[in-house]
Amino acid sequence: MKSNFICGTLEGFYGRPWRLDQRLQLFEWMKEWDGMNTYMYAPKDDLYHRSKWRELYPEKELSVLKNLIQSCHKKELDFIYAIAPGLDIMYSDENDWNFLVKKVNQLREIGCKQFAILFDDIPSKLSDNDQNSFSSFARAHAQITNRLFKHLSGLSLLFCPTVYCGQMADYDIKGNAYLNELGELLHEEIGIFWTGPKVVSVEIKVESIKELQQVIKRKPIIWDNLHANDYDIRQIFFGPYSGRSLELKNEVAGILSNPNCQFWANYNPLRTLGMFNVEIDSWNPRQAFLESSREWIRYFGNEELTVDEIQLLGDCYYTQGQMGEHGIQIVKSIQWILNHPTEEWNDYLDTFKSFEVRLNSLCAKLMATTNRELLYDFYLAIWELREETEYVSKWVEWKQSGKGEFQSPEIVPRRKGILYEFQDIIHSD
Ligand code: GDL
Repeated sequence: MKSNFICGTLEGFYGRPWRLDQRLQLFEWMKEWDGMNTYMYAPKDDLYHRSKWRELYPEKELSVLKNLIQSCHKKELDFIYAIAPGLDIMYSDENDWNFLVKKVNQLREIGCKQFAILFDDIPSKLSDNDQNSFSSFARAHAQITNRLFKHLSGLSLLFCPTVYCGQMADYDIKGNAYLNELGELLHEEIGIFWTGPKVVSVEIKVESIKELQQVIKRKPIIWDNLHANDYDIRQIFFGPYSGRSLELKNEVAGILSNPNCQFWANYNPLRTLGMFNVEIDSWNPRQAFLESSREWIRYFGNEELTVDEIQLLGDCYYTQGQMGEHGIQIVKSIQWILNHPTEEWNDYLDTFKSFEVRLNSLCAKLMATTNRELLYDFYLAIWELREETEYVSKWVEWKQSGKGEFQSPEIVPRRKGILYEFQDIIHSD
């Protein structure tokens, strides 16, 4: 029996969309794992999803989408196509309504049975024309969404509001006029997305969701940005699904994870979401991470890699603002070394040295992996980590030698340019 609880992957980030072969790999995984049942197609930079939402897919792109939908269904997963017309739609314009209908019909013709309409990250003011037709932004959203729901006659529709987290409601959900109106006006069967207290929510508390339910008059669907990294190219997240209790599942209608742009980084984040969904008794993210990492190693394309090395990698890039056990130890040891005389380094030096050895071994093995796509996905992260580690290592050597002035290795002088200038100015105080 298929569960009603929506759980799966949402390709909803900014940047290069995944390729067909990557999405097919994702479907393989999701079919194999417990707890995952849905894929939502919403890549911000698919032209026809957002910027050119009015245009129909050209033949070539359409046949790729058709293949995608069929492959998804073959794995018994639900496929949701999302359209994001909010950048420039005129809500009161019949022509725009007709464009929307034609686009949705095109997707129906290639087998899509579930839809979403997204109004995130758009100008939150109605045009002059629309202001004559609608007394509020919420009314415009509710009207067009309800109309689309009716047009879809029986197919499911999800909706992403413009205010989609606590922060955007100034942490006053009850007092937010837009959300209250939507709760009243939006057809009760239309699901509403919510990202938690923030756009990227490290924690989502059950109480905050209960409060939201009162306002939107239904259980929200979590659009989960915990492992999203499109807002900072130096970040990548290999850590487990965390910061949410099992009780949360009773209060939401589903959870869709919008993860790293780098496809191959998403094994642990998605695998552990599936584990979270099927877990009944107690949720231990660390345990899930260790278990998932043991499976992940299969995809690295180098048999010499060890589970320890993979877990070390994961620990360095865990989740937003958090490191795993090893990452925490290493940062602590570097902090100690930099702030204490050499005689007091003791175990901290050993921790650092052993990290350096393991990191170098990990990097060498990754460079030799046959899964080149995985390597390229991780390149920036491992390269920078290795460079910074080398920098500390040179400093340690210099300090221990007790000689003259520190000659910094090349890496730091090389990092120049407009962003570094900006950062210097902005963060100088
Ligand atoms: C967002 C965007 C999402 C993006 C994420 C992380 C939603 C509803 N929209 O605000 O496309 O990937 O932040 O940067 O989350």
